[in-house]
Amino acid sequence: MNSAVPRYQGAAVGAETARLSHFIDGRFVPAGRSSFENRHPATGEVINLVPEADSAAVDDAVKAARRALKGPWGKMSEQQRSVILRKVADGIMARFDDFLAAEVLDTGKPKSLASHIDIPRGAANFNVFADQVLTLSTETFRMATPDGAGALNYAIRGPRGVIAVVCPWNLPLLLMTWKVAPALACGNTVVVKPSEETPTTATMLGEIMNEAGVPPGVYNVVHGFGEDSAGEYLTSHPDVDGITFTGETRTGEAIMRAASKGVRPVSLELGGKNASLVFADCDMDKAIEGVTRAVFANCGQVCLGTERVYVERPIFDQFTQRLKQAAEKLKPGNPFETATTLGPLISQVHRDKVLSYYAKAKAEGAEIITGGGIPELPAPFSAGSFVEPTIWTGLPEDSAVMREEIFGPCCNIVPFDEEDAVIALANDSPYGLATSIWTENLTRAHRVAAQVEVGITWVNSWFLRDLRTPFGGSKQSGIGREGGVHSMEFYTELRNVCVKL
Ligand code: NAD
Ligand code: 6OD
Repeated sequence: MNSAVPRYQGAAVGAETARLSHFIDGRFVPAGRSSFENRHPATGEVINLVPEADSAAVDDAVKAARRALKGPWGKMSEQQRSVILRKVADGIMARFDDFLAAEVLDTGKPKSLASHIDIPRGAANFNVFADQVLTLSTETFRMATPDGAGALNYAIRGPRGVIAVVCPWNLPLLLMTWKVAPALACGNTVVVKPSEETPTTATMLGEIMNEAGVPPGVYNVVHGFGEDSAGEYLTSHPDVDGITFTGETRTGEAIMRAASKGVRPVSLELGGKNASLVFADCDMDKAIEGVTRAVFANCGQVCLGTERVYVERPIFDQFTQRLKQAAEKLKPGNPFETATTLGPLISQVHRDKVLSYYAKAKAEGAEIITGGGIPELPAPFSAGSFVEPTIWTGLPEDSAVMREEIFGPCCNIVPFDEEDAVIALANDSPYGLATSIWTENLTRAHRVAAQVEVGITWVNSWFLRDLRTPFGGSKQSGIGREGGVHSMEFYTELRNVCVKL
C-alpha cells in the first residue's frame, strides 16, 4: 500500500503489531481485556488492533474528566483556553500528513478529499471556537421595584461539566473536533467515544493535546462499540453532565433514553434523506457539478448528501444524461493516488446494506441509469468494499429506497412540473436535514428555501460551510443546533444573578 506510516504515542499506524490505546488522564492506556481489528476499507487489510473499553475503563475516563474540571482547566480564563486551543489547531496542521494518512487508512476516502476537507476542518474547528469564546456575551435586564431603587439582572455562563462525545465514522476528525473544540472552549472536559470503524485520529489528537498544554483529564478517548460496550457505558454513566452525538437516528433514540436518566441535556445530529431541487432555469454546469458532489462525495457517506434529486421536466433528460456521465467519470481505487475520486464504503457490512438497497431498487421497479453493482478492481482493491456509483429513475415516492437513508453513492431522479408540488415532495420525509436548490431566479430561491422543512438549505451550492451558522436537523434529523453561538449555548450553563439595588 502506498501510504506513509505515521508514528506517534499510543498508535503506530501501519506497523504490523500496531495497537491503539485509550487516552485517559493525559496518558495512553494500552490494552483492555479484549481488542478488535481495525481494517482499511479499500483493501480489507488490518491497520491496527483497538482495545475495547470495559465499564471500568470508561469510569476511569469519566473520573479523570471530573478531576480535571476542578484542576487548572477549571480555573483558566477564556483567553488562556483560547490560546491553548489555537496551539491544538497548529499541532494538527504541523502533523497534517500523519493525520491525513491515518484518516485515509481508517476511512478509505480519497486523499484528495481528506486533504481538502477532513484535516483542515479538524484544525479550523479549534481556531473558530477559540475565537468564538472570546466574543461570548450574556444578557442584562434592569427592572423596576416597588421601592423605586430597581434591580439588575445579569446572566453568567459556566461550563456544563463532563461532556460525552459520541462520533460516527464518515468524517471522523472533522465531526469529533466540531464538538470537542467548542466544549473545551467553554471550559468543559470531554470523554470521546470515536466510531469503532475509525478510532485512529481521535487517539492521535491526545498527543497534540499534551503538546499544546491541555491539562491531563481534559480530553479523554475510550474505544469500543455502541450497545453493551463503551458507547452505552459512557452515555449511561451517571457522572456525565451532557451528551453530544452524531450518528444514526435509531442510535440517537437510544442515546436519548440513556440521557433521560438523570435528565441530562443532549445534542443530536442524526440521519438525512436529503433532496436536491433542480429548476429549469438553473446554471446547468453548476448544478451538475454540485449535485455530483452532493450524491457521490465520500462515496455518498455524508449526512448532508443527496439521495433524492427532483428535476424540472424540460431539463430532465439532459440533466439525467449529464449526471450519468459525471458518475461514470468517477475513478475508484487506491485512495492514496491523486487520480482516485471514489473511495470504498466504510466496511463490508455497510456494503451489504447498500447493495441490499441496490437490489430493492430493482425490485421496486427502478430504471437503472448507471451502476448498480460492484466495480472490477485489481488486487488488493478487489478485496475492498467498493460499489458502483448508481443512478435510478422511476422509483415510487413511497418505496423504501426513496424513504430510507442508504448512505451510499446513489440517487433516484424524479421529474417535476410545479414548484409547489416539488416542495411537497421534498418535505414528504421523516427526515429534515439539508436541501440544495438550483435556480438562477433568486426570488424563487428565497421562496422555496423558506418552505423546505430542513435545518440547512444551500442555494446553488452544497456543503459550503460558515462555522458561525446554525447547523442541525429538524424532524428525525436531530435535536438542537451547533455552530457559532449555538454551540456555546449547548456547552454552557446559563445562570441568572438578580441584584437588588
Ligand atoms: P451509528 O449511530 O451507528 O454510530 C455512531 C456512534 O454511536 C458510534 O461511535 C457507535 O459506536 C455509537 N453507538 C452505537 N450504538 C450506541 C448506543 N446504543 N449507545 C451509545 N453509543 C452507541 O452511526 P454511524 O453508522 O457511525 O454513522 C452514520 C450515520 O451518522 C448516518 O445515519 C448519518 O446520516 C449520520 N450522521 C449525521 C450527521 C449530522 O450532522 N446530522 C453527520 C454525520 C453522520
Ligand atoms: O460541517 C460540519 O460542521 C458538519 N457537522 C458536517 C456534517 C456532515 C455529515 O456527514
